[in-house]
Amino acid sequence: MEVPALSCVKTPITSLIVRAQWDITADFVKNEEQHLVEHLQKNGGSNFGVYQLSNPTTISMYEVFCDAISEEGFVWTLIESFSRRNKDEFEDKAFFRDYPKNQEAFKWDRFRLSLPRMIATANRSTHVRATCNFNTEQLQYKDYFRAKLSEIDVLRLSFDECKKVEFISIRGYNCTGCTAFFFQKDGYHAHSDSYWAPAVKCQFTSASADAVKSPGGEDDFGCYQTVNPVHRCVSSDDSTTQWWFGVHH
Ligand SMILES: [Ca+2]
Repeated sequence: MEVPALSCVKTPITSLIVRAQWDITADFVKNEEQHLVEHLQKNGGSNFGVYQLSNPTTISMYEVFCDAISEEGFVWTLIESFSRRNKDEFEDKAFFRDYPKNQEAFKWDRFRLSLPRMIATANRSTHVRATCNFNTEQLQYKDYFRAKLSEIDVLRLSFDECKKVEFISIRGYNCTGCTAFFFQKDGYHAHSDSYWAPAVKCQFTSASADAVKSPGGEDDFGCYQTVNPVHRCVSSDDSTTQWWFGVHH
């Protein structure tokens, strides 16, 4: 069936909360997220915001944030966003644990899709990325990484090793097409550790120069038991971290 048109416009994100609500029909709702991604792919370049989707099982609405404009050729779905103020709540939540937050009322400072919704999103995604302060500064390539989801499969794997990334930036130190140290296991949110990267012998080691050592080596993009306020994701209590799954087309 045809997907109804969405009224999305290019405006600063601070003023943009786009809500598109569709009639509930079995066929559409069954594949609603797939339809949404296909729609955004067809109309990429003008779509960016919160979409309200219908859950036919519970007859309730839930919200996803989709971004089809920040990176050419990608449609990204936000799977998690939280502020430094709320970091303790997320520090031990590996992505393979079900920890849904505010799916019915999207909030940048505390949000996560349920595990079944993350799995559904991952199944049609090719990439994973993390960003800082997307809600206030949109996409910045300082303090950011992007990798193939097959390399950093956060839903299915514990890891404590070098992972190939397409690009990574930590506090202004950058690396393209190299390996960087990533860690996740039950009880630890996925993150990179810029302090320990040289010991693990990953290619991206330059960020270790200014990394915080104690108590457990600087945690970047999550976990945050050891933080470095120079990193944009944790420079203030209101700073935010985002994780996304994306499809490249
Ligand atoms: Ca650490």
